[in-house]
Amino acid sequence: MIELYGSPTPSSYTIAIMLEEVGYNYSVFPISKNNNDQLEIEFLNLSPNNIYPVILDRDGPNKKPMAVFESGAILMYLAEKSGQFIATENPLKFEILQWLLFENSKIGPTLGNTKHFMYHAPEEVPYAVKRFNNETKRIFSIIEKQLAENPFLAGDYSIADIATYPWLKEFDRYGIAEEQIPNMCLWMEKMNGRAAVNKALEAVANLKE
Ligand SMILES: N[C@@H](CCC(=O)N[C@@H](CS)C(=O)NCC(=O)O)C(=O)O
Repeated sequence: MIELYGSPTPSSYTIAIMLEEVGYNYSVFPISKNNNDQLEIEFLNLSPNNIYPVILDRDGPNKKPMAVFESGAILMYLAEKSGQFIATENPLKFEILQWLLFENSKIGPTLGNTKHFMYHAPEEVPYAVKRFNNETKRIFSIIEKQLAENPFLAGDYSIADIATYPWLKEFDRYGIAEEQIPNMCLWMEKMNGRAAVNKALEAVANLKE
């Protein structure tokens, strides 16, 4: 049994999608930022940076429980444990990992900041809005180009797509129109059609933020 601690945010969706795809039994536990749950000592023991998602695998290596934080590390852990959605051989393995790390190091942090400065910041900061919006547009154009040349981000459907989809499916929140991203829309249709994706979105959507 795997425990997933999260909230209805893109990185938590990502992990629920992977858990559904590999067919593991899992339970979802809400972490509410409004209640400062992420600062509870039990949670900090699992996630020292007090961020979610985090998983606790009750049946980890050597039959001992193992907690993993950082969505990219969690995806790699689950891919290795299940032997799915990652390649074992190079160059494909590192093609997948580079797009996964591009999501973790660039897409998530940039789009998170764009949303923050556009919708949640307590004061208007035009420079930050402009800077993060420009970077967001650039990210969308990079992914659009990759998907114009490939059906998925790297090889077949993989942890790179699973990590990236929950962020990009909110494209309209960033002022991006469908006409600007035709290939990304075809890719999203494929993702939207997967049973695991829909089940995961449902499992996480009802958690309180
Ligand atoms: N790099 C992290 C980012 C996760 C992240 O930003 N989590 C946010 C919610 S989407 C969070 O835990 N925020 C809690 C806080 O800032 O206190 C990952 O991919 O797991």
